[in-house]
This record gives sequence, structure tokens and C-alpha cells, in this order.
Amino acid sequence: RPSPRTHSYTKYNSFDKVQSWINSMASSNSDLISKQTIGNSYEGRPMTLLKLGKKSSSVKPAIFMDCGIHAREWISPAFCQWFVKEALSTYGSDSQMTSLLNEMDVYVLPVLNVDGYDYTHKSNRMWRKTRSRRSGSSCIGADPNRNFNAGWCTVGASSNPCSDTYCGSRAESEIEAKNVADFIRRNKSIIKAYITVHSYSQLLLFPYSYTFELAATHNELMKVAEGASAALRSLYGTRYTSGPGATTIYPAAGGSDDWAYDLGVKYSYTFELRDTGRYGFLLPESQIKPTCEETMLAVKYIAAYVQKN
Ligand code: ING
Ligand code: ZN
Repeated sequence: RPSPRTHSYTKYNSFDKVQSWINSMASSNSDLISKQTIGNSYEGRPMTLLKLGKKSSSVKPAIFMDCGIHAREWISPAFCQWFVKEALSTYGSDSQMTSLLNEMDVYVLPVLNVDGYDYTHKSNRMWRKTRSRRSGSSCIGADPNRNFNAGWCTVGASSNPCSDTYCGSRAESEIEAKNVADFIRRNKSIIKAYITVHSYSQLLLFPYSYTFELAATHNELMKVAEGASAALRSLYGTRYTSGPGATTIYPAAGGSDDWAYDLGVKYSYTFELRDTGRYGFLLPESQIKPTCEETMLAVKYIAAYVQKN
């Protein structure tokens, strides 16, 4: 059975519900899934990573995907949950998923900013940042997607702790960003693709955001993004724009995709899911299913490309 009977994939689940779902998924599907904690958050919550893939005696190449780096972007963790469910329930019947999980491992971090995500459910729905405290300011948190070591705090980020795009006191000052960066550095030789899921704007972004310079493999990144966007659009007609972050959304330093790319992860993408602003972060639960279904096609497109390259 791919999921506990009580879990809903078409609701925005609380951190506690996601955490118990992670635990029961990992214990009831042990031939295809395992979990590991990559560290704890500032407030002590576990950051639990799921590893999907057929067990193998040889070292498999991998894809890393995180959701929920920004607390209020609730459709993002909903997508990671959907992805895990779909992967497990279509393995063995969908030829692409079967081949993907036979040949590669997919690491899924359903909620990166665990403290912020919990806070959006309990106190402030529009919170974006982490929940770290610092001396000298009563403002809380830093933007985890300005905290990676990629042109850190040079553009599109603030050094004011009260700003929503506060870059932190130094690169990886936020333990949640450091835990992810440490995992990716440790597994650098096997991680072939990095995918990070945000909302909203319907964009498929790739490096760079911290500079207007084009990535060394710009043409290939663009080709794969356009293929993925076309696959997404084929289901319900949802239009995505593809391109480098700096010119497609705005210049911003310290993003995880730029950092992963410069580390050597050749395929590095940021999704900005539905919608284009009608509901924004408050995307109705009725849109979870169609959004996840169409996004699956784009992620599977990227995965298939990575698998054969
Ligand atoms: N958008 C991203 C943000 O962190 C982004 C855009 C992507 C910036 C990649 C830098 C690098 O601002 C949202 N909606 O969070
Ligand atoms: Zn975001």
C-alpha cells in the first residue's frame, strides 16, 4: 500500500502530519524507500529526507529534490508528497518511473524550512523565512534561498535582519541551508540533478540568478526546461516561462540552484508552481491535484533526460 489510509494528498498538511506520513511511508514500503535525517532545524525539528529507488549493490546516480524552502509556499511540500506517492504507486506499471527508480535514486526533502512551515500553520500564514534568533535584532529568521554560498548577499538580498530577503549573517548561517548543503557536498559525486520547488509564478528557472552571465551549459539547460514546460502544458494547458533566474524573475544571490550548479550539479532547476497571482501563496486546495499532476510530467521529463545523459 503506497500510503497510510488517513493521509490526504489534496490538503495542505501540517508539519506534524507530514512528519508522521514520512515515518509511515518509510516503514511500509521498505523495498523502494528509506529515510534519513540530515540534521535538525534551529528549533530542533528533524529534517527528514526520503530516498526512493530500487535497492542495488552498485552505487546509483541520484536526483535531489527539495520542497518548502519558503514557509508560505504550501503547494510546494504538497508536490513533494504527491511525487513520493506517485513514484511508489506507479513503480512497476509506468515504464518510465520503473526505469528511473531501477537506475537512479531520487532523494526527496518534503519540507526544508520545517520551523517556518510549522509557523505558517500556527501563527502567520505569510511567513517566508527560517525562525532563527540573532543578537542585536528582535527580528526573526533569514531567507534560506538567500543563504547559500553563490554570490552571497551581493544582489537581490538584504543585510537587514527585518527584511523578508535577509541573507543571514554569513553563507550557510541558517542550519537548514547548511544541512542541505552538507548533504549535497557529501554526495556530490552521485548527484546529477538538483530540483527545488517554490511558488508562485509558473516559471522554470535555472542558473544564474546571482549574475546576468549565462551558465556554461545555458543552451542545454534551456532546451531541457522548454521540454519540461511543454510536457507540463500538455495536460491542462498551464503556461510556464523558462529561463535564467536573473532575467526571468529577478537578480538574486544566495539561491540554492546557483550554489548547486557551481558545485558541479549540471542540471539545476527552480520551479515556481501555480498560479500567476490570482491566489498567489493562498492557492486553493482544489488546485493541489491538477498542479501536482502537471508538475509530475515536467519533473519526469527532466529526470528522463538526466537518466540518459
Ligand atoms: N522565488 C525565488 C526567490 O527565492 C529565486 C526566486 C530562484 C531566487 C532562484 C534566487 C534563485 O525569491 C520565490 N517565490 O521564492
Ligand atoms: Zn520561494
